Amino acid sequence: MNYFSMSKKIIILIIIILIIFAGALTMDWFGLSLSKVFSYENKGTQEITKNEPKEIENQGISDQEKPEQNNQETKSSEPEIETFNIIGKNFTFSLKEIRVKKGDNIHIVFTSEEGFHDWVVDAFKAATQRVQTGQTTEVTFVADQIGTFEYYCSVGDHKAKGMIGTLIVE
Ligand SMILES: [Cu+2]
Repeated sequence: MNYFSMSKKIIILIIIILIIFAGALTMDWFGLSLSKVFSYENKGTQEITKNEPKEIENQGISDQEKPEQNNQETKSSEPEIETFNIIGKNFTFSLKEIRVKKGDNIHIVFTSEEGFHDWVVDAFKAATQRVQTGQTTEVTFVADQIGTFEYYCSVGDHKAKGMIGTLIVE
C-alpha cells in the first residue's frame, strides 16, 4: 500500500508540475524568470533585445530625415528668429520701432552705451536684465499676438525721459 501511495503521490506531483510548466509556457506566467530556465526562450529574448536597438536606430535616422524634409517643404510657415540689436543710452533707444510678423521668435540683444538700463515689453512679459554702461543682455520671446505694443526702459523715470519704442506685430 505504501509503495502504491508513494507512486501515486509522485505521479500527481509530476502532473501538477507539468500543468504549471505548460501553463507558464503558454500564458507566460513567470515572465522573464521562466525564460532563464528555458534556453530556447532565452535565445528568443536575446533576439528581441538585439532587434530593439536596430529599430530605435532606424527610427532615429528616419526622425532626423523627416524634419529636414519638413524644413524644405514648409520653410515659409516655420517661425523665424528675428534678432534686433538695440543700444540704450541716457535717455533713448537706438531703435524706436520694431516690426515683426506674428509667431516670430524675437531675439533682443540690448547693450547699454551709457547708464543703467533695460529693455521691457509688458505685452509679452519679456524683459532683459538691467545692465551698466558697456554691458550687453539678451531676451527671447514669441510675438504671438498681433498689435502695436510699447517697449521701454523700466529703470527710474527713464521711460518718461524718452526711453520708449514701439513693437509692431503684423
Ligand atoms: Cu534706462
